[in-house]
Amino acid sequence: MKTYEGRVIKAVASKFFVDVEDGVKVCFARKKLKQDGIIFVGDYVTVQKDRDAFVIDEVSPRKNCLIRPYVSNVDVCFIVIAPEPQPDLLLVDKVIVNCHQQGIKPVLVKNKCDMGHIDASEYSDVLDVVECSAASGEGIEELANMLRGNTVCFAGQSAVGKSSLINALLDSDVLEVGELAKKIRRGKNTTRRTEILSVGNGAYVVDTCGFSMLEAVDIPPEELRLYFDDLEAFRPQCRFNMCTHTSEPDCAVKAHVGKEIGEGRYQRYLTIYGELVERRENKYN
Ligand SMILES: Nc1nc2c(ncn2[C@@H]2O[C@H](COP(=O)(O)OP(=O)(O)O)[C@@H](O)[C@H]2O)c(=O)[nH]1
Ligand SMILES: [Mg+2]
Ligand SMILES: [Zn+2]
Repeated sequence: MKTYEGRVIKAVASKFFVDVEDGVKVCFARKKLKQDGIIFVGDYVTVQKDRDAFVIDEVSPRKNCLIRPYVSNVDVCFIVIAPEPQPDLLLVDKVIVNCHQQGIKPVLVKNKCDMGHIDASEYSDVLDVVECSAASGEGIEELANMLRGNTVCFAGQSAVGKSSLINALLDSDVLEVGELAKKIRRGKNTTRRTEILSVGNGAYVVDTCGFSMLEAVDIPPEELRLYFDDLEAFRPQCRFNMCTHTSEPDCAVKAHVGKEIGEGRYQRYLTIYGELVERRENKYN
């Protein structure tokens, strides 16, 4: 019996497409795995060839897992913004928090630079920022270099150019772009398959990042500060060691807002903090 190590790249019904050393094999899951219920796209698995059938025998422990769609072992998240539609920076900040929670490296991707420049100086101490254009090709090589050996998901509002960027990276048109495509798809009553696309150099991309990355984080409000690196840098200077930078006296973070800390970043921190407080109150009332 031959054994392979591979990665699940696509799931359709009860079939799993596993990328192994000599190509992609269509596999079924062993009964014992089916009982646990779960093999996710992105999982690293052991496959056995059993006569003519390929069977997934074991799933390696996951580094992380996104939901809706379920995709595991994501390394990097490209958070895409563009001059048009107008950036939703609250969404950006929520995704950054979710990334930190899941052990995913966030990268801010300013797409459509052919249309104009977005000021993202607030983020210079928070994460890597790349300027690019799926249309002109500018910055695509830099993105490709960041992909190397990584599994990358794309987060961002509709129409910022996520599918266009993936197509540019793949140098093809595998993904549907724009409004028309969306309408056609809606009409088809879709059975959504989940898939990660191999872009070479051991890199994979996921078209969407999943619902879990866009939703408000589920953490106690007091812990939110830990996920805002730019604020956290000043916390040792706050009077209280556990300062949440909201209403405490002698808060060094507040003293630096508008200077090293962007006014907008701080306001969005307060907004997310408020949402987390509200969520907790709803939970226990
Ligand atoms: N000018 C310009 N338009 C772009 C660029 N990238 C994408 N678009 C356009 O923006 C629209 C939405 O792109 P799409 O990839 O479908 O966005 P998604 O919803 O985030 O996947 C389409 O009309 C694209 O042609 C870019 O770099 N520059
Ligand atoms: Mg798209
Ligand atoms: Zn403080």
